[in-house]
Amino acid sequence: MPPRLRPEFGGTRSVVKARHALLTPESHERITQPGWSDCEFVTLISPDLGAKFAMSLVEAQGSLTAPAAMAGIARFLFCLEGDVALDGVRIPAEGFAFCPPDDKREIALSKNARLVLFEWRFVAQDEVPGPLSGRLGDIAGQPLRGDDRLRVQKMLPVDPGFDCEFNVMTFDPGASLAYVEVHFMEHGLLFLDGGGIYRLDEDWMPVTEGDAIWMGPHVPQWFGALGREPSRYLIYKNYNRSPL
Ligand code: UGY
Ligand code: MN
Repeated sequence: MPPRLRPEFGGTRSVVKARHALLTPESHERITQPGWSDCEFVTLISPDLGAKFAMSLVEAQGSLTAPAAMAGIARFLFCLEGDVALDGVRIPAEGFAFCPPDDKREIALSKNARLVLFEWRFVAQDEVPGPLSGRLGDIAGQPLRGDDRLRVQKMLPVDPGFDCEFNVMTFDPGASLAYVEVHFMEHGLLFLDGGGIYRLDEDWMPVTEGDAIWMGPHVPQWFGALGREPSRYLIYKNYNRSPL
C-alpha cells in the first residue's frame, strides 16, 4: 500500500467533498443510538453532508427490538447477515423491507444481524404506499438500456407513490455505465461485491466491497467494473419527485 494510504501514516481512501463522498471501512466510526440497545451504528451518509437520506450500517451485538422511526420518516432496510423479523416475518440475508412513515410493525434484530438502514422524510404524492418486504433473489435483473452485462434489480415496485428507488446493480467484469450520468437526483450506495473505478465529478476512484458513496445532485457519475467476478452495489435515489 502506498504510504499515503497507510492508516499508520494518517492515510485513508475516504474522501469527503462538498458534493460527493467515498467512505471506506478503515475510517468507520462506530456509535450507539438512543433506543437501539446492544447495537452499533456506522452512519455513512446523513443530511449533514447535504444528503436527504441517512444511510447506516447497523450491527446487533445481542438480539433487540428497534425503536419506531420518527414521525414522517420512512425506512428501507437490507439485511447483510443474520436475520431481521418484521412482526415475525423473517428477513434473511439479502432480504429487504420498506417501512412507510408510521409503520407500526415491530423490527426485531437477531444477535449478530448486520443490516444497512436507510431513513428519509417521505415525500407523499397521493396515497403513501403500504409496507412491503421481499428477497433480492426473487427479483429478476433487467438489462440496463439493453446491455445484459449490466443488470438492475428494483426492490420497490415501479409505482409513482414511491418517492425513491432502491436497486441492486450488477456489472459483469468489464461492463460500465454507458455514459457519464448527470441528474438532479442524489444517490447513496454500498458496494456488495467486486469493484472497479467510480468516477465522481473530477475524481476517478478505485472502489470495492464494503465501500460506500454519496453523490449529491448533478454530480457527474460513472462506474466501470474490473476483476473476474461480477460487481454489485445497492443504490438509492430520490425518484418520482418534482425538481422544484
Ligand atoms: O439509477 C441510476 O441513476 C444509476 N444508473 N446511477 C448510478 O449507478 N450511478
Ligand atoms: Mn445515477
